[in-house]
Amino acid sequence: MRHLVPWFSDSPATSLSLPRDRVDAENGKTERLTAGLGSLRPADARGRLTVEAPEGVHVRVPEGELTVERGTTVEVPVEVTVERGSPQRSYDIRLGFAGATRTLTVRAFPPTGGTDLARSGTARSSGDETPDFPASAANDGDPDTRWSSPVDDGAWWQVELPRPARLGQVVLRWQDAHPSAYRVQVSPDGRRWRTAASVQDGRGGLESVRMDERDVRFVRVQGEKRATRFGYSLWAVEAYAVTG
Ligand SMILES: [Ca+2]
Repeated sequence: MRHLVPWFSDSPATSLSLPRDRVDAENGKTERLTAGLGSLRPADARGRLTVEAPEGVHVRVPEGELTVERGTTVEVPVEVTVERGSPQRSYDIRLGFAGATRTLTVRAFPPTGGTDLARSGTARSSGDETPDFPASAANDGDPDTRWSSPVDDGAWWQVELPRPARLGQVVLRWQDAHPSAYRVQVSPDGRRWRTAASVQDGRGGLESVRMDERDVRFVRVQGEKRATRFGYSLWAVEAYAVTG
């Protein structure tokens, strides 16, 4: 007779979930996430939320033993800070709870600030849906005006900055019509483009895209895939320089 094992022995006893596997963090600033701890077996799960973080990265989680009642999920805060002065690269953080593990990748970027550079730039687009929604409506400082593209996955919006900048952050305020995938591209001259950031899980609304790109005169939001049956529409695009 073969050795019998309980039915649950090959399934995990606990679950550990994160809202996303990657997070962008400005050096010195704390990013806050919520982790979900679950008990998958007909018993309470108990344990500490453990953290393995590389040098230069601080992670704060609740201390002490946590109890998750059977069949339930408990949400706990996770605070991640990449120290000022730590190299700007990706860091893997390993979280564990009672046998379940997850890896959170944190990408560190330099601090940004100052005035919105796009505001004083000149906007263009691959095309406007109608003259009522011109490219300039996305950098006019008016929250009630917007640029809107024709129905085209590859539509783009761009701004020529008044002078070259070391670009650290682009903030996008999407109307309902937004992409699920897009790239932020930069160029010193409007001809030679490079991809500064690629977003493959665009959710619309307010999106902040981090980068560290030198000698940027042109910034382009290049659509790849529409999330709706409409084109793309932006209330505002803001661009901020690296400050530290
Ligand atoms: Ca506007």
